[in-house]
Amino acid sequence: MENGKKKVAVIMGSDSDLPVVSKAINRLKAFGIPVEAHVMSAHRTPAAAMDFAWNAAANGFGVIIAAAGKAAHLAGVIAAHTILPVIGIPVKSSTLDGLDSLLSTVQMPSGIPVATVAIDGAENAAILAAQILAVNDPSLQAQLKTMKREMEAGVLEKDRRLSVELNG
Ligand code: RP5
Repeated sequence: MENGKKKVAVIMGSDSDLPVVSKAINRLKAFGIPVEAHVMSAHRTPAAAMDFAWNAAANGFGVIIAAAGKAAHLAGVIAAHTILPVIGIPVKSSTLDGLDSLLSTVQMPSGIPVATVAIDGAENAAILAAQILAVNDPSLQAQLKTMKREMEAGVLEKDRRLSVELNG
């Protein structure tokens, strides 16, 4: 924990996932959330992944984001070994355009939930992690409200510009 703030763990199955996962890391850092990133694999380093998950709560983490591609069991394996909320990012890293990763991540059996975002949905994973931590963090709540207001203003501005261009 940094300054009493819970950390978010961002675990990726391979360093080849980093181009996708870095969007989550950057977004979390922009919120001022302490982040720790690791490469761990449900298949190649199963003991390390299990060990990390067992100890994550005691080590000051509040949420775990797990990104993996292909037969993407990482988020599920981590969720099996912790009661922290686990967010899965299915990575589009295969010849199947990420559908394999999506189904492997989202189709969890009852009792072991993984909150699965879209294929390569790293930004939403970070925002969801921030929303989970914000339940007990008023300053994070304020940042999330500001983000939504800015998003709304951005869309309204696009509509205004497009209307001028297309509707005269
Ligand atoms: C998964 O297999 C990883 O998460 C990655 O998306 C995919 C390919 O891994 P590499 O062969 O590039 O290491 O476990």
